[in-house]
Amino acid sequence: MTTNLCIHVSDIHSTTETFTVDEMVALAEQKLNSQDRVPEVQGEAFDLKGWYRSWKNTHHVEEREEPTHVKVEAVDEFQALMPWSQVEQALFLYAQEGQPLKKGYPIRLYVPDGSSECLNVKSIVKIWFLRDASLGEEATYGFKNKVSLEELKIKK
Ligand SMILES: Nc1nc2c(c(=O)[nH]1)N[C@H]1C(S)=C(S)[C@@H](COP(=O)(O)O)O[C@H]1N2
Ligand SMILES: [Mo]
Repeated sequence: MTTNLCIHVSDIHSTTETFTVDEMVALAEQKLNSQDRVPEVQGEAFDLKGWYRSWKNTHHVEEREEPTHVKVEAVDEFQALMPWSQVEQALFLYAQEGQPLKKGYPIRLYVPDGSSECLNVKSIVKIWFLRDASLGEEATYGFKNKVSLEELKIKK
């Protein structure tokens, strides 16, 4: 079964916009072979930061400050939050052997310079470009709304 999933992208300086995979790829100025950055993964990809800049340009956003973080969420509600400094080499894989991803559809993130392989989020449907330095310099990941026991204790 194939469902056509869309990807919601938001930035405080632009509107939230919905893209199909093809629309996202069309905005990417530079396509990469994922193997160039992730040797064990073969496929077609585009650079995260480059894509962000192209998207921002389509909205004539004058904001010169780059985001502080990027956050992604998958169909299974797995999320990852990464500081901008950790996504220098990050790419979105969107096709393998010319076909939509069999694993990770619609797009999959790879963070070769990230602190954990767990940041390689599959099946991304939401992306947020954030500006909040208080989110810190540590990447985090896990399932949405999964509150730890420690947090529960604090809230009580
Ligand atoms: N959507 C989604 N992506 C995910 C995960 C997940 O549970 N859901 N797990 C992460 C973790 S913890 C790891 S280690 C890798 C595993 O990638 P693999 O399935 O290619 O081995 O995927 C990451 N991406
Ligand atoms: Mo993991």
